[in-house]
Amino acid sequence: MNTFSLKLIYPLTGAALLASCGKNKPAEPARPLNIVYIMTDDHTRQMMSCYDDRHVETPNLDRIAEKGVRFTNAYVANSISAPSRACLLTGKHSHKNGKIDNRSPFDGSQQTVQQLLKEAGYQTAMIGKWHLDSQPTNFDHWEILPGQGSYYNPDFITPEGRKQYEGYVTNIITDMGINWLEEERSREQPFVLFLHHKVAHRNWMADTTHLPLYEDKTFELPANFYDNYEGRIAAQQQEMRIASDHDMDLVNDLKMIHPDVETRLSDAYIHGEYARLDPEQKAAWDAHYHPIIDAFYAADLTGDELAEWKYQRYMRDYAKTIQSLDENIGRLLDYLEANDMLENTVIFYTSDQGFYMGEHGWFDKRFMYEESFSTPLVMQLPSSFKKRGDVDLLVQNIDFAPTMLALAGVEIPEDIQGESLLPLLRDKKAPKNWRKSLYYHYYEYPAEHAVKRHYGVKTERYKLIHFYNDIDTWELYDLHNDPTEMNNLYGKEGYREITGELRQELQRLQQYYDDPIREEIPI
Ligand code: SGN
Ligand code: CA
Repeated sequence: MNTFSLKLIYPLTGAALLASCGKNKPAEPARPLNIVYIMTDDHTRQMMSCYDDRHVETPNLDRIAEKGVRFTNAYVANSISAPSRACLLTGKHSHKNGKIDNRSPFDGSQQTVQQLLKEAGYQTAMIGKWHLDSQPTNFDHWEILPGQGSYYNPDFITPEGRKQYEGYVTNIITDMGINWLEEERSREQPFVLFLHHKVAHRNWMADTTHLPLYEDKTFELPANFYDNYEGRIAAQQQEMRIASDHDMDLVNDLKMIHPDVETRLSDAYIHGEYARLDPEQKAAWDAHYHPIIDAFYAADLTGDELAEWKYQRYMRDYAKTIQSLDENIGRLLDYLEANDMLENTVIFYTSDQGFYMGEHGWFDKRFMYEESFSTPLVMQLPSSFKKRGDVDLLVQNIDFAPTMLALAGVEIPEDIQGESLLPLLRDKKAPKNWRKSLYYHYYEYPAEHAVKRHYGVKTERYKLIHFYNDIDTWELYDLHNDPTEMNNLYGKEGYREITGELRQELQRLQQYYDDPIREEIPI
């Protein structure tokens, strides 16, 4: 299809401004808005300087927020990769799109945002981490990493088959995105480009050029790094502690490879990601790590000293991968700017979920606690959008699909469960009657990291969580008084009324979203 479908109602072109751009290339013709949706893996707000300036500088990611909006209350519906991606593509909670955990199949024949956009005349492209097992559907162009993908010399799957690329994954995904924009897309149609990075997924391998960074920095230890999980039974039973050598592996996760040391995951590292390095990359890698490895084994650390050493190494490795991400985001933004595309393109930047950077002593995600339930969300907007700065309303990743449809002027099907964010972007004033609570449901148990199944409700101030399956426990938090969720108030004196209200709200949401696993509370 090379003409726009009549379904498009051209709500927000902003394209007239383009005519005056006096660059070498002709300005883009008037058309509906393009969408560039950038999503990283496991990138959390604590590691993005427009949200938190303690740990890293991310000037290019921050540029997106500066030229648009920063959402301060953006959350996911199910804090794990593949389910989160399915929520994005369908605008529905996990129980409706069927992708409840990383293992269940994703039915690509169901209604998706790329299908609806394609039917409306958009060109659709998907590049990077896909993770939905089934083959991408309704993309005009796709190049995806198999499964989690690799940091170095990664393989990609395309409709033409599998191919290996030389180099570092973040550079390659960015090159592919820019190449598609420059060489392959048709200039006759609007487009949606999904650019999904692999960083900053475990085991946090930096680009060799960034290995020296952050080595002199001592990262601030979270105040609850030594949490003892009192009053929180599911938190006591997880397996994602930095201090635990079972959970955070010295070789695979922290690269402390040694001929005499065998760990749970050392083989996975030695024959996996480490084996993928080519001789030049391996030489740079070893030159960097050997002195650190020698010093580490010579020091023979134990107890808290070892835990804090692991925390510092984890933070450094993660931060280095974010440096590469930020530089590559800068490269993409520069391309869009140099090609006069910013006035008719909306840019999303988000992650598939948040992550723990030592809070509660953890890495990984999954829990409905703030660090992993929340996700960064910033959007760069053409000047025709009036909203700038912070949006503090409660938004969720099921809102992304309807937002894209609204941006394209495509009718939002009734069965989509998310809300379009467009009213939050179009005007300076926030809309009245926006949702006051969010629903969450996590299913992947039993599984790695041993986070129990749970569902819950969050309001601006409170959070109520029910852990179920082989456990039956409730947690209640007052986020105003206890933002780091250390004090479970469930069942404590003085909280009966608010607990009752939240249980009713939880039940209302489960009925509204039609979740078959739900509370039946007599009202
Ligand atoms: C892998 C990781 C886990 C991680 C899951 C899910 N282990 O299994 O630590 O929780 O992915 O991550 S690893 O040793 O193989 O790295 S997700 O973001 O894809 O959902
Ligand atoms: Ca993830």
